[in-house]
Amino acid sequence: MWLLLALLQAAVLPARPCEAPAEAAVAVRALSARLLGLAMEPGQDADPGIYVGLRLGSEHDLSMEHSYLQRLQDAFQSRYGRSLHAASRQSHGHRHRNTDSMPETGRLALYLLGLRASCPPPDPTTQRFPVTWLKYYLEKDWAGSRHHGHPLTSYYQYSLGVLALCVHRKRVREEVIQRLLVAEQHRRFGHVDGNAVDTEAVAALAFACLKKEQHIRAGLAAELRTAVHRTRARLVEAQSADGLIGNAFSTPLAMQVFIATNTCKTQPAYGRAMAALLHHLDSFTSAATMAQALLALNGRSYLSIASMQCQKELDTLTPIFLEPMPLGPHNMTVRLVVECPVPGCPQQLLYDSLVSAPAGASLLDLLRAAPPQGSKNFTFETQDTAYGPFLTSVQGMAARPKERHYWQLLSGLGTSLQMGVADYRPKDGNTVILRLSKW
Ligand code: B12
Repeated sequence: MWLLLALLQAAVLPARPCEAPAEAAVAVRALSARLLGLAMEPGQDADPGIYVGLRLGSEHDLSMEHSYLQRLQDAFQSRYGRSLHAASRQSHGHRHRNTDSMPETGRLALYLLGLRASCPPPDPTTQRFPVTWLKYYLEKDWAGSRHHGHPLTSYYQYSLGVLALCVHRKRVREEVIQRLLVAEQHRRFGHVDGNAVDTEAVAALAFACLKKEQHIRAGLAAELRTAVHRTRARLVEAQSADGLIGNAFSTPLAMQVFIATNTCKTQPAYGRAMAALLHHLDSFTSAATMAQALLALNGRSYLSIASMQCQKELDTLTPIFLEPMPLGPHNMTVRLVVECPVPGCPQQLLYDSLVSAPAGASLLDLLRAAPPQGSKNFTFETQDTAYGPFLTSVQGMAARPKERHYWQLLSGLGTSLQMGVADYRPKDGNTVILRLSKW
């Protein structure tokens, strides 16, 4: 049935030059259907990145996308649907939390990208205040970067902010752009694990969008062009023998750079990356990473949103709901170590114990099964995100995001894990380290 639909679609619509090869159509469709299934799960907050992934697909469930947009708008318009002035006015002696708290640059940017990708386009007045808020957050991030040497959020979110304003054809102050250019020149995008590919790619997408803008002066346009070329060359250099650029999860973002700069056909690295991505599709288990993968698989980038037009869309996608992975009949034993090397910790080692759980269990299952040590129970907290549950606190020690602390997940060999607690499945005899790190 799927194959038939895919063949039909191939016959009706012109193929996009950068999309996955026709023989992968069934696998790509299955991933879209899984994302749709995850988006329909009750109890999950609507996420703008997931909406963008659904909207840039080749097939849709239009009524579901419509109600998802409604949920997004309910959440975002209640926070960003009024002016900054109204929000920052003192009410009952308290300032509005949006003006005081950490900027939400990345999520708001993805929301605006989502609005621009919706069909029919929403009433332009709904975009006015969120655009003003995004400009305000970007300024806060920019001021933070002058003060701390990095944006308050991250260069990833800062880049998304610049990109979203550019896609909406809103001017971005030159100093804000320069900050990103300097960071690119000085290679400041390094994530704690040394994998900067995700951030480099999103920054390059922002540069690629800006360089096309009419109001950009010639000198700046030349700098933006150079930055795009340099990043693209670095991405090609970062490609490993297996075809991945960075790791499986950064590869789709890297591919977007080739898509956005029309080099997917001329650059052999692109085809190799596509083959590697198709090989690793089973690793994409969280909605946020699936949405990112689907953009590349469909031959689209965040920049494609700027030229999206409402046309007849295929309303043919049906969701797939996956059952939880079955656990093995046998038990496994994993050593769980909790390290706390930053100042302010009561001791360096907060926990060290063997944990027993059914074979195939996730790290999250293991944390739930971890036995008490002495008289103290093992405790932890997570926060739901579109990437899955994010570990925020262990043994009563909460990581402070403002100080750029986070609970890092490592293997016994000290290598950083490439998945979160719900997706990573340790093997019998493994060691997992939870370390309060700075990034
Ligand atoms: C910046 C970043 C971080 C920062 C976030 C802090 C900040 N203020 O920005 C820090 C350093 C804390 C971080 C940590 C981790 N990260 Co990270 N991170 C990213 C990056 C580059 C951007 C995320 C982002 O801003 N998204 C946009 C915003 C708008 O969406 P958001 O939902 O609000 O994002 C927030 C959360 O989702 C959370 N977050 C960040 N990373 C992760 C990872 C997981 C598994 C979860 C559940 C949540 C989470 O922080 C974001 C900012 O507040 C992505 C790259 C990508 N391709 O998406 C990798 C990425 C999401 N991270 C990844 C990983 C593996 C991790 C870690 C598990 C690494 C580790 N071994 O410890 C930890 C999470 C551990 C935990 N405590 O649960 C992988 C996830 C792969 C997967 N299979 O899901 C990615 C895709 C990188 C990659 N290419 O491998 N990360």
